[in-house]
Amino acid sequence: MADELILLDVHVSMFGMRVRVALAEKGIEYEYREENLANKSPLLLEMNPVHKKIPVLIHNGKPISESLIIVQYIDEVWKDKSPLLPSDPYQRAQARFWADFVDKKIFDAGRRIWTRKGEEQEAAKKEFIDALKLLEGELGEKAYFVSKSIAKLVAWAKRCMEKESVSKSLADPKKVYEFVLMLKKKYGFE
Ligand SMILES: N[C@@H](CCC(=O)N[C@@H](CS)C(=O)NCC(=O)O)C(=O)O
Repeated sequence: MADELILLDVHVSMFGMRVRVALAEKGIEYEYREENLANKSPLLLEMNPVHKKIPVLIHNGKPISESLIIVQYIDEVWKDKSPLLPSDPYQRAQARFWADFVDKKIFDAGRRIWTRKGEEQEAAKKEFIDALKLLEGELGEKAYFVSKSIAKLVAWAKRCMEKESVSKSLADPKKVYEFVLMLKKKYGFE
């Protein structure tokens, strides 16, 4: 019997995009279900009762939550397709470290840029840029984070966008921007 895969997601979510890229890289078919976070579906609340957040991948009825855990799960279950993480344990640890860094530093500072004002906002902008610089330093002259030839962060992003698995999975930046504007209005951050 074929696997049943359902992804509960929100199109503009960077956590969701991460999972969509992983599924596309592996060439895995799945059913996409867009959630409305202002009115979460009973299925989302049932499948992720702890955090009540997207993305959730439901594999043959069993839920997996937290985007980085989902990506790892996908890599482990569909082992025969091209690997997402390096096979060397140290390299794997490094890949996970930088993914965690993106969540802890870049996402957090990015969020504070549009939810704070004045000094706090300026500090968040600085943190955001510093975090990007650190990431760029890690990328160095490599094409991707875990490989060898040349690039810098913007070139890396462009190279990623040349991959169909990425370009087709990422939300239009304008849609993300409009979504953030909507949130700013809703939560009074204007
Ligand atoms: N650490 C989680 C973060 C997921 C997350 O923050 N999801 C947001 C949308 S981008 C969400 O569902 N928020 C709903 C809420 O907080 O009620 C992951 O990596 O999957």
